[in-house]
Amino acid sequence: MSTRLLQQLGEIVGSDDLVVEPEVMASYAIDWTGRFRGHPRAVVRPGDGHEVAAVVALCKEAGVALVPQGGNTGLVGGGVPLAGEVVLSLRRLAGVSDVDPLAGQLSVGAGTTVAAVQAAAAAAGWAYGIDLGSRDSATIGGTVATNAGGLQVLRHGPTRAQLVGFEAVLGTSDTVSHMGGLTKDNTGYDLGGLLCGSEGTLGVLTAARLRLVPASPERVTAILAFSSTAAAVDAASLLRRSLPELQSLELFLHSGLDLVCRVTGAAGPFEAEHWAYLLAEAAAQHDPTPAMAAVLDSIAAVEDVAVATDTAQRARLWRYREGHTEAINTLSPPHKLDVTLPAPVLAAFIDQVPDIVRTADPNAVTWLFGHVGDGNVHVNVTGVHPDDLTVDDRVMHYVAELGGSISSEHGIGTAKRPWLHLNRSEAELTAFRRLKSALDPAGILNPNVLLSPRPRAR
Ligand code: 2HG
Ligand code: ZN
Repeated sequence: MSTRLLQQLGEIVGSDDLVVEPEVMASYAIDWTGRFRGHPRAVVRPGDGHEVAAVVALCKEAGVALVPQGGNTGLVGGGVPLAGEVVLSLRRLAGVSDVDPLAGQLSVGAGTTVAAVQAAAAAAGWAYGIDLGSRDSATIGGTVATNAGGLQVLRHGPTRAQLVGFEAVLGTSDTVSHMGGLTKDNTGYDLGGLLCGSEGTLGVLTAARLRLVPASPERVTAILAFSSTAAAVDAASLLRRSLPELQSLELFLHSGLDLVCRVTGAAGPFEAEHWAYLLAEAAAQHDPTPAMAAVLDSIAAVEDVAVATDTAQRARLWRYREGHTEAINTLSPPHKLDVTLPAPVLAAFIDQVPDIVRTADPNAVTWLFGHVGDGNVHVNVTGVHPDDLTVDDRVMHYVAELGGSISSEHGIGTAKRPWLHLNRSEAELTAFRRLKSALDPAGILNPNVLLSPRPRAR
């Protein structure tokens, strides 16, 4: 990149927010798992939407590729500069404004964390419908770009369902703003809905208007133990249809629980060992414990139960589930295969995928957990070289053969690019490419993500 271009970027964002020193750029260059490592030419940190537009315009003229980045909590290599791109960090665009307690809405800058949105929503007497383990670091820009899901999708839907307005700089460098927040607004294409999940390939989100949901302060959390995956999956279905207060429904297996306990030093929830566990949380404005207890009584297959209603005990139960990601990362940079299966084949998939993985690579170890209420399984594989795609290829084909999605809530990023065609027809991919060239004609926005020309794995 020319010195002149660097100088111009510095003039736009201020010299303090143009970073070129390798040691300062390091945290922007590697993903959280340590699997994806890049070498950015520079990191630019604009302070508002005008600066974002000026950076995009300059890079478009110069043909310099940009990787938009929020909290850098992505798990598919979609937010790190793997091909020497310039990182466009949106973290300075943080802040909540225009809180409307009447409508139950607020506006946020793209760099605002999910936790900050949750706190602002609570202060207004509402709640934000998205919650995820990375809440303290993940930003709204990143969660919109990936249409992030998380722990409450079965109740409130994914991020796209929360988005009632947006502001973005397209790859053309035009700013589009539609922040009115009207719930009913059928005035043409849903550009916000399109940008949501586009992984920074069509535009850079600078702000969002979010709908809020009613607060449900009364909560009960339970971990249920089962002797088989099928029994846990059946119970999950019963909980979904019998307990309208259900807010989260998570699954993990004994191997994962054991790892979390070993890494954190915590004792497990039960004395005996079981095969599979469900974490179910009900939340309402009135105590949901009696309703939860009635449903649990009707599930004959439950072998053991731990129930918590106070905040500290509930947090203790959640740590068994939320601790999986960090515990697995202590082993080796994992391959993260975030997939959704149709309900009828979900249990069989969970039981069979470790054998599929082992057949592909005898050294690979499989860890399984996820949002069973949405059919979403996080297949984590350790003991495999970051660049060896043999296991990924087998699992992706297996998922597609079963009619599943190769990416549920983490996105395609760079990690899943070789298999996008398994889920999307040639006609859909052609439409995707046309949208890309219309909104990002110079191809500078995250060019190595989602729709890359990279050859297929097989
Ligand atoms: C979760 O559900 C996140 O905890 C991370 O989506 C999943 O670590 C993972 O694979
Ligand atoms: Zn998840």
